[in-house]
Amino acid sequence: MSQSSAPSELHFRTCNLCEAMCGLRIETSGGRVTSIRGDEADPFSKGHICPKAVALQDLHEDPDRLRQPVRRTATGWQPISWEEALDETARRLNAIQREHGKDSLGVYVGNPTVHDHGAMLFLPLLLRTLRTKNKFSATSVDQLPHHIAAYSMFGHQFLIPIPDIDHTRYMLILGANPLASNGSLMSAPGVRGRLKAIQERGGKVVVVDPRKTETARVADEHVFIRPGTDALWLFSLLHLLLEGAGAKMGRLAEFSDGLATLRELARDFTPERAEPHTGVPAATTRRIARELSASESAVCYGRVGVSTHAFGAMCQWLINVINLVTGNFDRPGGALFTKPAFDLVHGPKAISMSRGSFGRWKSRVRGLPETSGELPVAVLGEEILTEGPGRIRAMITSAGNPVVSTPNGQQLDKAFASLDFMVCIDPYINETTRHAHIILPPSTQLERSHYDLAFHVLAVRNTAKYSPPLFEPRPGSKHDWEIFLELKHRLETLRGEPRVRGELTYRALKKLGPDGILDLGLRAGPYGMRLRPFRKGLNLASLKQKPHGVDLGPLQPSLPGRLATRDRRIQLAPELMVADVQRLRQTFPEGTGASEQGSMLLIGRRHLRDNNSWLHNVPRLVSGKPRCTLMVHPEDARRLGLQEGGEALITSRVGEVRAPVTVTDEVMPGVVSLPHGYGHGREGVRLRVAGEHAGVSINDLTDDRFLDALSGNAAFSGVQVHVKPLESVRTEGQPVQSATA
Ligand SMILES: Nc1nc2c(c(=O)[nH]1)N[C@H]1C(S)=C(S)[C@@H](COP(=O)(O)OP(=O)(O)OC[C@H]3O[C@@H](n4cnc5c(=O)[nH]c(N)nc54)[C@H](O)[C@@H]3O)O[C@H]1N2
Ligand SMILES: Nc1nc2c(c(=O)[nH]1)N[C@H]1C(S)=C(S)[C@@H](COP(=O)(O)OP(=O)(O)OC[C@H]3O[C@@H](n4cnc5c(=O)[nH]c(N)nc54)[C@H](O)[C@@H]3O)O[C@H]1N2
Ligand code: SF4
Ligand SMILES: [Mo]
Repeated sequence: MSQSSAPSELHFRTCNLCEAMCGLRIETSGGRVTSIRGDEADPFSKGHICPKAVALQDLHEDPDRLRQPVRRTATGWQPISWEEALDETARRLNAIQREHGKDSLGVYVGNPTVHDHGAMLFLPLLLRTLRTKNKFSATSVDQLPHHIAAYSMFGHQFLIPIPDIDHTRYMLILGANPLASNGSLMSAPGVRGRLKAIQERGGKVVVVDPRKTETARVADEHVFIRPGTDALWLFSLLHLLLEGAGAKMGRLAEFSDGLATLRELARDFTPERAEPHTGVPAATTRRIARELSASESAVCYGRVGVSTHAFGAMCQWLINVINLVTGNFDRPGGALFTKPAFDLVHGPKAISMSRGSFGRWKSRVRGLPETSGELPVAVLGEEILTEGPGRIRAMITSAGNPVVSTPNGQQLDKAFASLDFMVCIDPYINETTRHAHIILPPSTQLERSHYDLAFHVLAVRNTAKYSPPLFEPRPGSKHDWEIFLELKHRLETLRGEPRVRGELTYRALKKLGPDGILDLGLRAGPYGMRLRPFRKGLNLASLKQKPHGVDLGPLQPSLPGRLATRDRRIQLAPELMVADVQRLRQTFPEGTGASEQGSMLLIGRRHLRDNNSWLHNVPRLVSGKPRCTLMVHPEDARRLGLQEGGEALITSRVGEVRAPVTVTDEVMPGVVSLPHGYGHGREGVRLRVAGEHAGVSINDLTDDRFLDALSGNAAFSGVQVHVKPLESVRTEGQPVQSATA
């Protein structure tokens, strides 16, 4: 509680740390936060929050957070003014691009960008000015397969079907642990209660995961599956669903093409053929198929564990297909599209997302295809380190920590250290930004207005909410969008681009700001000016009148109208997916089973109190037992000589790390699990609290060569590793290297 005598003020806003969009009730006094609680009156989250919400205060107050731009010098970091920092950045970037070509500049954009409407709306403007083909983002270590499936089946990368968790009677979950993550591509605050409600209405929840997760524990059934084999299992499920009476697509059949191709493809994928690879008994698969098709409504949902996967795009395609052929698509209790107030799909062109693209250009070294304007981040290291024309010599990173979050992080670490110039837009000096020549720190979450442009599109209910800034930004500080706009303007001026027009655009955009664009988008949206529930329709002013947000109703059928394919039809068997099936057959040959020749399969995990790599400097979130441990099954522990609490040396093709061991039958035999986002012990990282809970980075083990060959997305599910007890390594007299040294 507040010590000050200043009167306390009450604020309502949305937490933007994860995708759940929880409503917060924040008290402040004398310019300081005194309490953060769940907002019971928020129609979407109804009071739910998780332990991370309080981090919004801690991030704001964190003494390690940069409050002004810094420059790296021989004697350390030196604070500089915004003018100097922006001028120098623009000058260096311009000079490098002029000398070595536009593509000599690389850009990496991280996850918090999609949690900030200012950044989301202004980043594309800067990218257009930069004109580099070397654009990367956290998308290709995350949900790229979902976008490719959506683009190829429904005609738009953002037409991502959302599981109707609140009305379904059968939920089949693969590779997601929403009890830890709070849901992803399924914004659903209070997932535990929503799953329980399925059970209370007589329904069933089934989790397919190589680990018996928190979600699996509350489900009715948990099925172990060998990491990386889900596409094969989904095909066997599809085989069964198309057998006999076959598909029951109902009205969906009227605007879907490709069922015959699907039938042909699925013909030989029997559950018996899949079993030796997946480890899922054929009888279990048969029963699940029967339950799925018999249920009044059902939905299959798959997330990170089957997206960051060697067959990620195929998994997401098959999940959509399964929902379609069982008639559970575009219908309550199945998978549906949202009808967002700010429509990124069907809104006015200037403020919507592009429908997507594939293969318009290729990466220089390995020739991997572009998707929706970006290249897979797994190639970033080699694009910097491999000599030759078109090599990346300068980088911009914004709201990302790719050294820790992308595969073969050690290589990228080395690559960043070799750049001619690097600028990072980030509040912290961390594993990535320590390589910057200049760091530009944005305002904090509480100093900005907020509207979830992305997550209202991906939520289990149609809602809209605007949060005004809680605090005035410190004088002279800048928002992310302002930093983008300033850099864009300076680069254009340096290039001598049309002076008058450039100046006018700059001034207009600065005046409009993200909230001005938000207002335009809301007015143009499906609840805009003309329509209910507001007499005058929804716009920024009317939304501001509703500090807890507005409920716009449950997900509703919207097809074929909402499709974005040119013929307004669903493509059940897109060519690029069909072409990839041969790779599946080759990877998992008929009549054989798993063989890793002594290696273990590594998977990741999330903990409720982590958030990728960047909340470990919050003391309240890192207290308690160390979480960066290697989970090993008791049988494997015995065989490998590992003991609870002992240290293990884990090696892969690209690196090695050591971590304390947790022996548990939560993971399936042959599988080990390490969380991601750790590894803060690197020299030069200025995160005092995180440094005391440094852990090691799983991405020093994951492999930049282990990808979904179709999408280019990194594969983190089932990385082959060798595990040994550290003691035995010592007695063998080998030198032991710590990955954090
Ligand atoms: N092995 C393995 N690796 C993974 C995953 C996995 O499951 N396993 N998950 C992947 C997934 S799903 C994701 S999304 C990625 C995340 O990958 P990244 O986005 O690269 O990493 P984050 O850890 O989210 O880092 C966020 C950065 O943004 C900064 N930041 C926070 N707020 C702001 C802000 O408002 N403005 C600016 N400019 N900066 C800000 C933080 O200080 C931090 O440096 O990691 C991926 N990596
Ligand atoms: N607390 C917390 N919340 C977060 C985040 C965080 O870091 N911490 N990150 C946020 C982000 S950026 C994202 S994208 C979302 C992700 O949200 P989720 O997709 O729910 O992510 P995870 O909790 O990592 O769940 C992935 C599951 O996949 C399983 N898995 C691994 N390999 C395989 C496989 O081959 N097959 C199958 N079937 N399963 C597999 C893992 O065991 C794990 O249980 O979470 C968001 N929310
Ligand atoms: S679940 Fe996500 S949105 Fe809700 S309080 Fe936690 S971090 Fe914030
Ligand atoms: Mo993510």
